[in-house]
Amino acid sequence: MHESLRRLAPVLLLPAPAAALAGGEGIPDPAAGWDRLWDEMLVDITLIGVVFAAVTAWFMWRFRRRHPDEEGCPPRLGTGAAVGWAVVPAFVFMADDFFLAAKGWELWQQYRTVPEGALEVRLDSAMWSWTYTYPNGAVTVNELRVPAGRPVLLRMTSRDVVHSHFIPDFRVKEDSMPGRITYLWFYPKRPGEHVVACAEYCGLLHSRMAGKVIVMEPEAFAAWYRAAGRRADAAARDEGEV
Ligand SMILES: [Cu+2]
Repeated sequence: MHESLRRLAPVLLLPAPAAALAGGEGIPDPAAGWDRLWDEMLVDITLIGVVFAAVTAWFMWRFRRRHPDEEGCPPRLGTGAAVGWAVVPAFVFMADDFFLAAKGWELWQQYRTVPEGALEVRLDSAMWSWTYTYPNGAVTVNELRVPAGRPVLLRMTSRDVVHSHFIPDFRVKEDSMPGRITYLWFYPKRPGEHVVACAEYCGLLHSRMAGKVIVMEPEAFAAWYRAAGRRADAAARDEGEV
């Protein structure tokens, strides 16, 4: 399907291409869904805006004053026409609202449903750092390393105040709070680097609370993961001996 048609597909109610709905192995990709819904909303409000502006402009021209001393004489509408002019535009707005709300609800379910086999990483936020702890005990600070092609689940809490772990490229953001455990998941598909920011004002150096997600080739990640796990074991042993 041509790119412009693909972007309009949701508006035209064409079935979305499978690749846009799901990632590899049928895993949904909320980031793609987020972009699609955003595009759809922009197109919808633009179309509605243009249609309503055109009707308004036509009325202004059609019922313009023709002489400087002309007095207004509004046309009398029948009951049916009066009700129609109120109900039809309201129906158009509400139908689109409900449609977008239903799409949003569907997308929200994807955001809240973690796919099987996700790499689970614990995240502790604090003023002003992100600490990631992997299942094998490896720990990183302000740097989340993940393999490409596998969903990642972050279970998070905070050591002090409320922070919000925001990865704009993956369209995910979740508050981390003391005394509570929250989560988010995302689906990195290709190797690369992505910015992490704190999206909740958390004190003087809030703006410096930045980190990054490093998406690695699966083999490179596996090697790093084993080495980091060994370092964590060694550090734990050293601590035990002290
Ligand atoms: Cu913060």
